[in-house]
Amino acid sequence: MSEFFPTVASPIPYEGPESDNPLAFRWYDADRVVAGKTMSDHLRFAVCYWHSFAWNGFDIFGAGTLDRPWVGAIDEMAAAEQKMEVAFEFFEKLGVPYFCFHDVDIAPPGSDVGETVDRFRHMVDLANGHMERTGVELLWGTANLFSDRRYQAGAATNPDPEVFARAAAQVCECLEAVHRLGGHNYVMWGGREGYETLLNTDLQREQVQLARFLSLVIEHKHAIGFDGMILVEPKPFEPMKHQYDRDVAAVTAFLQRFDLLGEVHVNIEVNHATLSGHDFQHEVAMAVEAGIFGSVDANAGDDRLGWDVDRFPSSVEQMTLGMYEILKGGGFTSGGCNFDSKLRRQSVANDDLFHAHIGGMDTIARSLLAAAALLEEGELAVAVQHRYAGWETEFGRQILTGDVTLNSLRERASSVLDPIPVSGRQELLENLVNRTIERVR
Ligand code: XUL
Ligand code: CO
Repeated sequence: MSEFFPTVASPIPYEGPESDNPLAFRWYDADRVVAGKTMSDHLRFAVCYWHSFAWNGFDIFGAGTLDRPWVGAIDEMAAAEQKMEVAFEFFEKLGVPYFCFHDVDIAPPGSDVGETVDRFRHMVDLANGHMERTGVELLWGTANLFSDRRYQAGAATNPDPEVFARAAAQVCECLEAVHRLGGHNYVMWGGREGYETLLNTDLQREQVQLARFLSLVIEHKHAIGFDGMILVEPKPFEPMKHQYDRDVAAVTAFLQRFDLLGEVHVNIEVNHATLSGHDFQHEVAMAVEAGIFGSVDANAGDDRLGWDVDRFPSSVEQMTLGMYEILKGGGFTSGGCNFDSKLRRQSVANDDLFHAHIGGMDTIARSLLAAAALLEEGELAVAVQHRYAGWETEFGRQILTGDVTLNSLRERASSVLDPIPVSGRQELLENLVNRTIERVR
């Protein structure tokens, strides 16, 4: 097949911060060692199939704008094969080590379960060939349990157990495919696992169903010997009004309640974090603290738009703060940074997909440098340590080890001087972060 991106040389080179070549990396230098690992090993970048290749720019107001000739083509399987060739041409030219897909992104569903499975297995075979040829690996795969109308009321949380079984069949097939392709993780985004109104919903029953579904997936993962992580992706709403996995704290409580901690981790998406009213940094820190951090869907919201716009990340400050928590927690293991990000509808030029990913990768690579410097220089850690120094004294320890009563604390409080308020130093620390971002090279 002729090239789909003929104007882009392969692969995108690293030229450094002084370069003004728009088709070069200024910060992402794959083999550069930072804090003991190459940038490529730290960041584990992945391109997502759905926004980049399965979406042609359609929105609820109008039809597609992007040149994706395989979308809506009559010969669906020929179109799927062409789409896959183009996708791998893109991965190779960008020089990205991983990709991610939903089952339906790579293979169009057939007219019954049997045909759907045949189509999917055929496309998985082709993906396997492309992966061997190019060396591009699968960061994670997932089954789409939200687009088909049968999932209108959820998959695992559906009021009809036959729908639960259809979803189970889909995940079973997809998990095995991910395993066969050497995928590093398996993601479960609970798109429609929530509810619109309590007038027709038994939320206790739905949560039990969701936990049961997760347990079945974990059982199957062990049965087939898949050693990647099972990842849940929190999101507060959209498509549902209330989602059971609204944020990392809700997922932690859910996993604890159903005894699934240790088996399930989270895939944190930046735009989902901000939609839930949190910072990306907060969601990462909460996950690290709970021991459930897994992977990141890198993107960004838009301050003026309150929905999941999935912009490519461009804020070095936002990503530095998140990377700082990731590094502090020991970095990615099987996870990575997947660009669950999409072009603007007007970005119709053939090379726009490159500019979008180059910008995202540079933003995160620069953030990695700043986060690594903050960690290595340790000023933030020292500031936090000083702030809690009182808790390291004998008296502080005594409180926590239970050697006190409310009454003994009252006695102490009335016998010692009033504690003097101490500055939280927030502006000073924010300036430190900004200076570090400006300084790193
Ligand atoms: C939807 C979303 C999904 C998941 C995978 O908001 O983020 O694309 O990442 O199903
Ligand atoms: Co996502």
